[in-house]
Amino acid sequence: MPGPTADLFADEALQQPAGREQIGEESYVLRGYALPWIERLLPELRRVLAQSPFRQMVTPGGFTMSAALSSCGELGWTTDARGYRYSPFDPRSQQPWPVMPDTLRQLAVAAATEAGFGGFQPDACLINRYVPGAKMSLHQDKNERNYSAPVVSVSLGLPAIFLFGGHARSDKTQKVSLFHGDVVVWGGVDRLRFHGVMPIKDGLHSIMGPQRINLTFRTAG
Ligand code: MD3
Ligand code: FE
Repeated sequence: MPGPTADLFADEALQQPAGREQIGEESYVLRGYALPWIERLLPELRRVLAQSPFRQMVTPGGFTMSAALSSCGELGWTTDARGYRYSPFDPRSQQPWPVMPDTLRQLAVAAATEAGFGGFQPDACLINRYVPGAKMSLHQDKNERNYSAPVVSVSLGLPAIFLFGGHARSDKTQKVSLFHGDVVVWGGVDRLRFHGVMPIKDGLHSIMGPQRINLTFRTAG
């Protein structure tokens, strides 16, 4: 790659180790990190969703969330009129959540390690499904018992604009575009920062179709 293009890429390479963009003091985007895992990951995801399908939940304030949710692992996240919480049971079936499949867990642990968080032991994987127009308003993730563990997120399908705020709701947000196969790791001082997702734009992803699916791995218990 001759000429000024090559220099541009060289400069970028000096600022960031290969494919690792720092977006916060202890937060990193690993571009395309999940791509080599996708073929093994999708059949596992399908099995999980056959057992615990996506459903739209209602917040304690009475609003139906535009993103549909499911979970796998020892704990899953639910919300209803009584509040937000983690539970070992899927409220829809009243059975335990599906087991967290090996490939999903291994991907999350490998990404956490890549971002400097060795020894990650996720016990919950939340699965969010966004159709075009769906969004997630600015919020903090405060239902986990263990804030010292990072959160690992895997983006699949349609692109999203992720909003990354500060420790107060009114703090300025930065926008981070997330694409199919991108993995983000948030930890340490960034763990309680406000964040959200802008409404997903219309589109059709070649593998995932007209949707974005986001997996977030946490240590909740
Ligand atoms: C940043 N999900 O499920 S990635 C959520 O894309 C959630 O579906 C979004 O926010 C999504 O709670 C954003 C996940 C994420 C999770 C926890 C975080 C980002 C975070 C905690 C601190 C900072
Ligand atoms: Fe969140």
